[in-house]
Amino acid sequence: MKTISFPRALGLAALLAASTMTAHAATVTVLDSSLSALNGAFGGGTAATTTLAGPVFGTTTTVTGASGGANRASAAYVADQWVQRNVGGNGTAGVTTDYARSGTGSAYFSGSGGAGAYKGDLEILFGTAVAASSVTGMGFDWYRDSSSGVTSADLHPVLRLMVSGVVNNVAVGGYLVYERAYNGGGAAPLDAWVTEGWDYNTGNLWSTGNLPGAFSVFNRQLDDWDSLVSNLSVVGLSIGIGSGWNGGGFEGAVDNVRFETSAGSTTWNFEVARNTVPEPGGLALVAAALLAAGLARRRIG
Ligand SMILES: [Ca+2]
Repeated sequence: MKTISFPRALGLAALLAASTMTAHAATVTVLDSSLSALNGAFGGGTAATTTLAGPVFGTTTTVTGASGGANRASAAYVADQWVQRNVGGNGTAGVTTDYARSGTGSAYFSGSGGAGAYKGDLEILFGTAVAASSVTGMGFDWYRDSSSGVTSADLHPVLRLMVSGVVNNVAVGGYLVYERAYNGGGAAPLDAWVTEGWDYNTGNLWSTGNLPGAFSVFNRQLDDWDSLVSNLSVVGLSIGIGSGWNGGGFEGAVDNVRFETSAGSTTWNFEVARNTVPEPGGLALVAAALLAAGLARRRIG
């Protein structure tokens, strides 16, 4: 498998030119069984990846122990696959049937602990980076469970664009983050799925890393970032919770991550490979049906 790292993707500027591509709309099912097995020590944190056997099905990775950046567990990026990243401080990330959406599953996130402690993300690094100027839309569905104790009413799982480019001949990169709080939203609805969507010149995105105005400017849309950063490329997508949050715990989910370019759109639907337990009664019925089919065939023969 081709493994690449986010920093190495800096400078990748393979452009998807609209004139040479046929527009398409694809829905990609992301199964829990495709997540990485993330186990063992990461700094002072210990990761455990578990496949759930019911009544909730799915695969989750939880990190216990010390919190903070150096203690977070990340799987290696695999091009064009969602993997667990930055899980730490009693944070959990995975794909489960806790919150059914577009099927029986969704990406699951939870955390507990004090301010700045827990975190958990799922990320996809594109095999081919996309010119920011070709992006025509993006969005996701998210869910905040009312059991979440996090003290800010506006917090919810976020969608981030992983980007790279050049400013004053220096390579820059980081995340462009969509949060309802900076887009006219008030308190996050509870126990309900919320669908968010924006495009190239709508939707305020704040930034991390060494992008201009990182962590301090909250009113720039993607077109503004594109004019500030040369060769701005989207190298991947990230969804998750925590980090700068103010503690108090969170539980919720994400599904239907959508990314559109002038060449077409992709929607990632998170689902669970195994989501039912075969019942003995059901097995007996299947056996009876097979037996009947066998008898029928014998009569015909
Ligand atoms: Ca789903």
